Amino acid sequence: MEYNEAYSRYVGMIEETIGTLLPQTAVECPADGEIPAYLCETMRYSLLAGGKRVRPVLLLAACEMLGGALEQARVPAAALEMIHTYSLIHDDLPGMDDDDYRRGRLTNHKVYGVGHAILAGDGLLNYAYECLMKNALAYPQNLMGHVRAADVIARRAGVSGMIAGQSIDLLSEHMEPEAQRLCYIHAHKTADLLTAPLLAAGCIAGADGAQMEALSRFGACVGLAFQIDDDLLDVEGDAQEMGKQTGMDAQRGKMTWPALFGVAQSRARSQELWSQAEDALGSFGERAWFLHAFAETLRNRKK
Ligand code: GRG
Repeated sequence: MEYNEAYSRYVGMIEETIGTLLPQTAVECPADGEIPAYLCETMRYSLLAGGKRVRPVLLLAACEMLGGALEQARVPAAALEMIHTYSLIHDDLPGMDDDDYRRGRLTNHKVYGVGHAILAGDGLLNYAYECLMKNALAYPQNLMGHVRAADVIARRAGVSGMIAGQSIDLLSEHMEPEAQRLCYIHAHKTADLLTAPLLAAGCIAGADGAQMEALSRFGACVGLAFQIDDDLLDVEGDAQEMGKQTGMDAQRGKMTWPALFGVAQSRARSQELWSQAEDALGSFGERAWFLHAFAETLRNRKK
């Protein structure tokens, strides 16, 4: 199968699953177990705003590469995109980055107000775990695999993962850039949520220890390279193409790779990490063809 065809197939599965899990509801104060219409609209606004779907594609592709059941991985993939989207909504709030644009449209709080944007993020986060648990119970023959996947996602997205990275990032604004601190921020704020889908896929597909180790190395390299590229795009990228403002990191006094090492060294480090990511897939041989091609696409991304 061609790369584009495989990518479209994964994205199609993700969009369909999201649409099934979170259809627009119509009732303002619905019966128990349903989402009120306005809350649902605020959640869907950001979730369906056209993100690249990097994390759920990683989950589906890794699961398929390992011979796991794609059908079992659809909901975990959609749940990860919900967690990622919540983090973007909260990151854009006035108390954090105070951004006006995301994914090519006004940020959630610009449309619905801060209170409802907080709830949209909270809603997506909680609903993600609700969906993960329900999905685990739907596959009793692989219950342990799904519980382990949910555990990985919770830890990588949680208080020693993405939220930890975001906390240190916030504390580090206007501080003198420092390598160890910056590596911690990148590893947790960004790389953890890019490693989570790979390891979750491994859990669902019953990967062995060596495979989990390889996936973890691939995720860490992709995550760090992805964040350095993100820092570079903020310096050099095109705001129109990216669908959000650029030049904001310097304005906010953010600790970034270019701020510490300069643009040229940052580019070199990113290239080195992308090569290491490719190497990490070596033990999967031909079966990793899609992950290789996907990494190449991410390496060349302009948004
Ligand atoms: C608020 C707990 C909390 C965490 C926020 C996601 C995040 C952590 C901050 C957003 C700012 C940022 C630079 C994060 C690093 C990860 C990153 C590059 C996110 C953007 O991911 P993409 O490029 O976005 O996959 P799309 O919109 O394509 O999904």
